[in-house]
Amino acid sequence: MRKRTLLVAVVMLGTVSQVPQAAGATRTEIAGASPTSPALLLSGDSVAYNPAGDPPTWYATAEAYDSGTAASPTRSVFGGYVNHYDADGSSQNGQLVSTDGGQTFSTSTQQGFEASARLMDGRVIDAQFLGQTSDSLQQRRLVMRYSSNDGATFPATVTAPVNIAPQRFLADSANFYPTSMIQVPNGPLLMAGYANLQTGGISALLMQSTDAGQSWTLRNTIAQGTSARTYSETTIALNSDGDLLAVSRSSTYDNLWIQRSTDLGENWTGALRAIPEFAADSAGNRPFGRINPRLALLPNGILALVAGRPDNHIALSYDGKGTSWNIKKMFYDNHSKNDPQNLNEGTSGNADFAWTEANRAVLLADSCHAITFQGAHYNKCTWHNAPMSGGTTEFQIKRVMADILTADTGKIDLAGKAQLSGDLAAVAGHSRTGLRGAVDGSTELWSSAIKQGDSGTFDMALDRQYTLSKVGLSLALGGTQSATVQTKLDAGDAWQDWYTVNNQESQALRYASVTPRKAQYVRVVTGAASYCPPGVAAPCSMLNEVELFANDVDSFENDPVNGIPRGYSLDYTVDDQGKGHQGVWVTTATGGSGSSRALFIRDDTSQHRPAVRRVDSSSAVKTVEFRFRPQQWRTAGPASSMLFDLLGTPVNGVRQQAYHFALWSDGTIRYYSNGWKQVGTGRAFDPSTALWSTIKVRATTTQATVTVNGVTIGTAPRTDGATSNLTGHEFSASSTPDADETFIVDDVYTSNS
Ligand SMILES: [Ca+2]
Ligand SMILES: [Ca+2]
Ligand SMILES: [Ca+2]
Repeated sequence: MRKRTLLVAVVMLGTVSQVPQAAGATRTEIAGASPTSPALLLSGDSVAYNPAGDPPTWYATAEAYDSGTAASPTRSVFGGYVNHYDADGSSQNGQLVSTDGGQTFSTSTQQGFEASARLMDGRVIDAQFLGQTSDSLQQRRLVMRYSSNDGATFPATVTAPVNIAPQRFLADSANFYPTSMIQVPNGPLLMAGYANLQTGGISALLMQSTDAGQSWTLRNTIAQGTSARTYSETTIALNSDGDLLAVSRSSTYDNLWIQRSTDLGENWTGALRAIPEFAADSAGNRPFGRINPRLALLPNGILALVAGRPDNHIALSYDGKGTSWNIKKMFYDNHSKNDPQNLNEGTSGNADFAWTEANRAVLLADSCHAITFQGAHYNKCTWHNAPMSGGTTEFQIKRVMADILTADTGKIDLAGKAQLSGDLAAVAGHSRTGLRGAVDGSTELWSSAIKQGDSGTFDMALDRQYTLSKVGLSLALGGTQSATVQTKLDAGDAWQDWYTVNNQESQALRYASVTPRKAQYVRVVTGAASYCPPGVAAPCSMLNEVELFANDVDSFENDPVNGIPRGYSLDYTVDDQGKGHQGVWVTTATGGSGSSRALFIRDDTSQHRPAVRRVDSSSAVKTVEFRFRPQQWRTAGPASSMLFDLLGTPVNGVRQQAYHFALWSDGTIRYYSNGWKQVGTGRAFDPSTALWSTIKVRATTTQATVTVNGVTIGTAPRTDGATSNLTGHEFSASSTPDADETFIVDDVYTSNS
């Protein structure tokens, strides 16, 4: 009965979020996520791989490694899947590779891999499950593969002894299952895995290597099995404080189990414990997956955990510590609609993920588990003919993009907007090192700017003046390092200290909100690191990654791709045919804006006018400046234009258009005051769809002055005839009944002066 009740609830929820039928066009306003809090936003799922002939394809893996050069950085995602039926032998994993940040995947002739790490020498190591042999009840030999091209191929192998003494395998036939590996900078190579032991049965083990994986000994037992509960698949990661976390699957499916260590696993802090946020609710529903946990610390310092069964979930610890989990969401479901909590239907829940940018990750999951039951093969999506919630009964690998965002918008795309100089440089043999390694969005060790033989300086000349309000620094990895951030407004000014951090330990970016200061030039004075990576002459200094945030320019760089920019709200129309229209979103197709995100406004329907707005503080003076590129003007019907408003003080709760402007397809700027009238005379901007223009409006309560590309065009009176304060701005397409126009907006500057 409980399950039946749940089903009804699910169906009702679906109905509410769907569109009303034949009820006439309705418009609602949808707010983006808060700009001042961290956020997790998920895309819909799409197919990463759908093999012809529907062979078994399940157990998604995802690893990613930086590649390319500092000047032209890339990061390949190596997806993988198992292509035999579970519990019926084994096979080499198939591989899927993405070179576009997880958007799309193609098959490769290489094999998928799961437990891998970037070594201190820059190679990538992968621990193989297949091919292992037994030396004794305490030692297995596992094949370690080595890649010198960032995980693309692994031509070199070593057969490495893996010795679990004082533990003992249950039998010579007991395997060691490697599930997770990390290289601790200035520390051991660590590998988590599990095995069936003489004591306690299946248990999770932490192995260590000090010779780059050529031999392994037991560092500590992570979770010793008991007659009540055993522990298998285990993930390890360093958290934002450098503590080692280990999360394990248990045989009882009751929760995921976590261990924490402040000495890289030699000792555990307290007992093995269940994760409170993931406990089943009072109705017995499992709010988070129970198998195959995966951990990773993103460059922006947020710790993510993925696990599954039933379905596939992601949780985030915003402070990167993993002591509390702030948010958890299901990212892909394909369960029996008749029995949503049934673990034996649909997706296997073996999911994985890899970060693709400092604030983004790709998540992979399988659609259907391929299993062996009483000697026969089954697809868990079809074996009971249950309707599946995810709408497919084929074996597929699905992908979802996750925007994993720190607090605050206003992130500056330093890779696109800063000219770099200074004496931090490249290290021979590591192609991602160099000045640009500090702004590549990656916190991999060898994706850094490095000074050998001294402390250093790293200078950024920004594209404009910003009111800087926040800085993120990742300094030396594997040690401590101090740094001072200095700024100046004009090139000829003297540097002034803005922010200093002493002896910072870095695992990822650490952010500080600093007293806002207007600047165009920023210098990071990097101190001597307490540890220099192999091949780097001591004393050394490192800028692994730097981020800057402004509180007066929003370039949409810390916003969800294809989502609503944070701090804005937009109009959403459901048309007479029941179809929803949004028409405004954050895009990575920035049309040459010089940064990685911009605001996209596309009108492709006669039943909606895309509009997006932001409400700011009330002020008698407001300046709004933005960069604008028409991507497509409407060529037939009424003239095409992008509309731009300054909002007045609401009257009886109704938003007021204090100033109503149009950027016309003929290159004029017009204002509305009892009809459209031109600002100034002649063409204000070049309307070519290949060009960007910078539009600036400075308004008082009674008059606005319009400037284009630094040239004042003219003034406009208020549209509403009122004299109230100004409260925000809005961008929109020109018309509800007309369509066929597309605009890109970026770098929105606002000020109350
Ligand atoms: Ca970097
Ligand atoms: Ca941008
Ligand atoms: Ca329209």
